[in-house]
Amino acid sequence: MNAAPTAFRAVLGQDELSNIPRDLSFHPSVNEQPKVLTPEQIARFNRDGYLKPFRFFSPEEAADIRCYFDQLLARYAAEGKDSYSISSAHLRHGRVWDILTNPRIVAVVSDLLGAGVIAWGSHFFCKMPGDGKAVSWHQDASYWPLSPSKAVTVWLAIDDADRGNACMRVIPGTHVLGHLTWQLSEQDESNVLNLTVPGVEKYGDPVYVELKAGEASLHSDLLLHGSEMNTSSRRRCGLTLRYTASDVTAHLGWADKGVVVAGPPPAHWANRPRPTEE
Ligand SMILES: O=C(O)CCC(=O)C(=O)O
Repeated sequence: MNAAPTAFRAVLGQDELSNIPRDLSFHPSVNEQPKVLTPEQIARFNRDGYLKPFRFFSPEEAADIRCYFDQLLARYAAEGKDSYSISSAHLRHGRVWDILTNPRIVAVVSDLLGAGVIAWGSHFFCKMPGDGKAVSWHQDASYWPLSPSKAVTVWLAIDDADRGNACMRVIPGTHVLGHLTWQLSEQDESNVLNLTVPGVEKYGDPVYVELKAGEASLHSDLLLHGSEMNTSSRRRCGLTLRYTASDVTAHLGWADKGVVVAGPPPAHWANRPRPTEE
């Protein structure tokens, strides 16, 4: 496979991130005339920090996407890469670019983020049966050189995801608490990422985001979320699709990943074409 032409690094050090002036406060969605969401859904997103479920792909389309992913994963595995390594996939794989720019998804995201939207991230979180990996409690914004904090993730279920195979879990309402104190993960956490927000029990009970393949949830970049280890015999793969309002500034070269999916192209962001490789 060809390497995608990029000028950014996917995983940044926290020292670098802490040197960037970032506004990491929640910016509620204000939309008097949503096109596809109801005003109640927008109010719920502002209150809870997430929405679910959205059926973006029919069961037949979802089966086709799963078949594509099976083959993609086999190609990466043949290169010695693991099931979490397929990141910024829209820069390399046309099929992923198609999902990221899907008009049904973009319409929902645009109702929340506004008329100008940049799609910039696509990362498969594929928990193989019994792989011993968890995603510790975190806020996405901790990892990203973006300001202000106006980003949403669409978590698209490639496989059915439920509590049994370690679906994502969230703590509703935590997106309004600002940037929470984190610590670097301990080795024994087996964290797919590298930060942990400790002591989250005080923020409330987790909600398990169960989804069928082809359905998606959507969460704010400030919402506390994570997932447990997959101790089942079933794979649990989700494709995270990341979007930000086009008035957001990206530092450290991350604007290079952008695809303009709604509104006029802002000067600051790239507008990456569909890759030819599937
Ligand atoms: O798929 C998971 O378990 C976690 C995904 C996640 O952390 C994210 O969407 O940022």
